[in-house]
Amino acid sequence: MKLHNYFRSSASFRVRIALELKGLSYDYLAVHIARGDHKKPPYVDLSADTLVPLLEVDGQHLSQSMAIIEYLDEKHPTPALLPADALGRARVRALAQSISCDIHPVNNLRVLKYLAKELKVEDEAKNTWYRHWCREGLVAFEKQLSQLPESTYCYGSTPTLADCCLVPQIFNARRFDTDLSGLPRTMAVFDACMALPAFQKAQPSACPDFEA
Ligand SMILES: N[C@@H](CCC(=O)N[C@@H](CS)C(=O)NCC(=O)O)C(=O)O
Repeated sequence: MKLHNYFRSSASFRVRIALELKGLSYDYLAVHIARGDHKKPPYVDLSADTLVPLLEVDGQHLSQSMAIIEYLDEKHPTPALLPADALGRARVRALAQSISCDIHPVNNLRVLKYLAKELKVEDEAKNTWYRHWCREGLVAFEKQLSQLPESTYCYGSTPTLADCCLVPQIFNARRFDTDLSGLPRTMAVFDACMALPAFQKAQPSACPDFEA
């Protein structure tokens, strides 16, 4: 498998975590999105949406981190990243989508660039935008967790798709100095995940294209 990705991309980080949790090896192909390499050949010829990540597997090109992770989970079922029961799967997907659908899209690189370049939004206002949507989403995430039974990870005693989404979002939140106070369950889950080698190996600073 080949993963086209970028060390700082949180959607890429989700897939790296899933690959590590499942013990699957892959070639790391860096796409420097901050420099715009995702908008140029050869990547534009591979990717329909010109976003990372993109997984090459069995001659196929798979986009969308959530679809990629579910594909990996179906092809390599152990350890499972989704619960065996329908209710559990709905809970995990709801947590994961709170991040991947509600927080991430409004704070993506192209959105922040559009605010700055096209709408001439100042840096501080742009960062306020980021923090606002990130904080609001994480407060909702915390509420969801608080309605579930106590657990080490987002849902249960092993990491799931929800944890694959949460950890990269916290890394990003910290990069933008988002207020993470008053999120006890969320941050306890983050710490539990980061104690695992799979999350350590997938983190930005462990990537071959890492830049401080
Ligand atoms: N929904 C997509 C989002 C992918 C995405 O937005 N990736 C970001 C990096 S985290 C990207 O490629 N951004 C490039 C840009 O915004 O121009 C997924 O989950 O894979």
